[in-house]
Amino acid sequence: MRIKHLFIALVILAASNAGLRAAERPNFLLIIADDLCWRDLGYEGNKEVHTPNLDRLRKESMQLRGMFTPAPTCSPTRHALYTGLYSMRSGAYPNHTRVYDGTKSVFTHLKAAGYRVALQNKEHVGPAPSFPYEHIKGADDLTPSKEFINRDKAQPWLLVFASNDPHGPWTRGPKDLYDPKKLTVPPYLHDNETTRKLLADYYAEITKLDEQVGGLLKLLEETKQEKDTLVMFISEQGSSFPYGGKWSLYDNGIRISTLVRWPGKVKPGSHSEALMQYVDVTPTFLAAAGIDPQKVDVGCPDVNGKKGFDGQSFLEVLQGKTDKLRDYVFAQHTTVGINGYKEPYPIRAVRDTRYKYIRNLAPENTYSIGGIHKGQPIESWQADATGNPQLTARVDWLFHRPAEELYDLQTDEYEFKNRADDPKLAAIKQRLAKELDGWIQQQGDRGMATELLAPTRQNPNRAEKSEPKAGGDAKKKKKKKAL
Ligand SMILES: [Ca+2]
Repeated sequence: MRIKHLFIALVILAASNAGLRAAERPNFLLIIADDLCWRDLGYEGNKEVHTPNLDRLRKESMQLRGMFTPAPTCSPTRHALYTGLYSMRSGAYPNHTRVYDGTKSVFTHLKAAGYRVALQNKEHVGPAPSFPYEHIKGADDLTPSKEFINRDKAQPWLLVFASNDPHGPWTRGPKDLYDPKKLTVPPYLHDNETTRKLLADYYAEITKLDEQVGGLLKLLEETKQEKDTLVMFISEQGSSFPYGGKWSLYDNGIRISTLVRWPGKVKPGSHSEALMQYVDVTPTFLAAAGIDPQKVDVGCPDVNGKKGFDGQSFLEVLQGKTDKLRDYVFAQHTTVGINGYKEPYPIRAVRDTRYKYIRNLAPENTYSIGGIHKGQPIESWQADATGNPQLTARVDWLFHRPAEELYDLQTDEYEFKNRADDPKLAAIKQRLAKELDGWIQQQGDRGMATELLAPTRQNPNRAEKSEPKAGGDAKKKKKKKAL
């Protein structure tokens, strides 16, 4: 009994430290897709992909239309999301990476505040001491997830549900829903039979993800925790089609479809245009739990010795008090260490509400990796490009880009027209370049030197913290891990 009383006293102490009583602190359910381009959802305007559960969640949520990831591959994306730190500062910038020892994560912070914390399915983060979650294996069986959220009604929880869908190879989901011949091919993809077949397979996996979301929402209903739970859905980062966004800093890659449902706190059916990033999610969760994110030691100093988050809370955006958070969002891409890469091709970018400035640090090199530059559909595009100068140029852009790119997203949402040399936009380019330089300095980013150190930031055993895809055979699992 004494131990029980001591435990209760500690919980009360933790809750009062947090500024909110235990009963007032929300649970968090963070649902993460895998390689899903933000456009490829019913509620985002895609009329052909079936996402009934996500469409319903959108009606019950605030849609955050200005969310961006600071990295377009799985592992650095997740580290930024969980730590509130940008990739260079935390050391987690290539794929299959890890943060510097001592870095803390949302799991560390919420656990210290009395939460129980779990991550289901795809991990892809390290080292383990920085991410002290219970790991629930697999994404298709929600029995252990139900046990976790139902374990102790008096203790708030964080569950990160990290799906493997729709990460390639696209083997899962109801393929009979999609007839390749009848699909509308988005303007940034080349329309041919191979693209259509793959698009149908990809859409089927998006529907598989949607079924998982439906199951999770039903769990909250069944356990009567809907009202006490902040649900956040994110599309993770772009798809693995050429120009689907992954491995690039175009909006298909870094812009994120984001929903937040929090009954009684967030207005259903609302939206915000505020610019924000994955690094802002952890500070927001802490603020929602009554913890001041500005007083948190993140365990990893920046070049100026600052130990606070790179991110900031957008709780007031969720509450409808403001529609503004940041003036700029930033992103980096590291090629070294990606499966099948040939030459370093580091990329940096900054974006405001209208314009994006991209720097390719080694434009003299050829950008070539396994994912978008080999196999299908790119080989079918290359075959079709013979005698087609427009398609030839489009394919070549995947491999060779100039040192600078500048896009006006308002008139050119697919980033087809590089205006870096347009004198009318010279002042805008200069302003964005200055902001990018500031971010690079704050992050201790040394460009090519940092790119070449990428192998020192990768997990020696890459498979260690990643999850094999459910339902795939051995060959497919091997292919998936390689991506
Ligand atoms: Ca991914």
